[in-house]
Amino acid sequence: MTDNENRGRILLSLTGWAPDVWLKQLAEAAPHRKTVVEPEGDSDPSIEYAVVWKPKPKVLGKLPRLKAIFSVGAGVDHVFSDPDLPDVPIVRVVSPDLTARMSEYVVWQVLDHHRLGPRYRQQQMDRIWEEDRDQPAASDITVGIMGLGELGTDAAAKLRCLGFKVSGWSRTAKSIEGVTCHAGNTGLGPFLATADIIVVLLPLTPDTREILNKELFAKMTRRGPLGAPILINAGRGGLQNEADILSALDAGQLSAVTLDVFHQEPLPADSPFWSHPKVTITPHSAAASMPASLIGPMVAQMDAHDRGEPFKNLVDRKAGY
Ligand code: NDP
Ligand code: OXD
Repeated sequence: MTDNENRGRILLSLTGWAPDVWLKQLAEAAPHRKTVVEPEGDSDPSIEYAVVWKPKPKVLGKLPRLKAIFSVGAGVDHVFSDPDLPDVPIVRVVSPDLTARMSEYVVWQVLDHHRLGPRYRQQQMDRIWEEDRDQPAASDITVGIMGLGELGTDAAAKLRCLGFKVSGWSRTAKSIEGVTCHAGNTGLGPFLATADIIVVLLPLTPDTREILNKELFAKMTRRGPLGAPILINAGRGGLQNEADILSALDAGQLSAVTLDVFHQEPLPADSPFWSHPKVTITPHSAAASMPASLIGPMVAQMDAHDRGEPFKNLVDRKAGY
């Protein structure tokens, strides 16, 4: 028996993502472990770790020696949707690479709206030369971030460097230098009353499902320098009520939206979002999980756990993220 066969195996279970590059990285980072894409038989005792994105339902529950599930995404709603999820630790991605990518996306989209990107692209298509002389300064704009976790906190810092006023909303109270922090149900109203651009970096949990709905839009300010606020959702599609977003755009409660995530992905060809003039769409690509930066730390955690060390970046099952 080789050393590979002596160590607990890894199950790689990905839906919608090609496994090859992940398998290559796993082979390089974990030459002492074998990685398989399917368990053997109905109950496979050789698998000790699972690396997953939208794992096939009911598979993880049939691994009697599973020690932990590693999500290759920062969000773990895709893991919790398994009806037979075994009661083992779930480790999520916290990575400087992923965080930097998300902050790039947030800064890009905030600046694009702030500097009238959608309008100028339309003007170019229509061959119209029309300057905007009322461009507000970044310091006139409050960017409100829903979700002040790993991603929201970094995005807040980068937006502050550009001169924006930044506020944030989280489940538990926070204190972040230069950021006006609000928390919980009581903090939501004051947060919404002052944010001109709202960036959503929340996890999808039972508490946040469809939180972006008409009641929330009604509480947003419409008196800021941009008029009605702009919404940027890079969290999860399940956070938004899509019919309410369309109604709010048409009623002028929202002036524009950028959506990276949708209830149904890929977004169906007949979705009204595709052709709506106030909607910018990106295909769930705000911050891609890159195997080259994620697999090494995952395998290091597996080895550390086998030496008796605790996991880092554990998901709180009760909170759902
Ligand atoms: P974290 O767990 O680090 O942060 C989550 C934040 O949301 C925390 O501040 C948390 O509050 C807050 N939160 C959770 N529940 C509530 C609630 N009910 N009310 C108010 N605030 C709440 O997650 P990350 O920052 O790492 O990631 C955030 C999400 O971004 C992921 O869950 C994923 O869905 C999404 N994502 C999307 C990507 C894309 O490409 N589109 C890529 C990567 C991530 P508290 O601080 O009090 O715990
Ligand atoms: C993530 C994602 O959660 O890619 O990391 O959506």
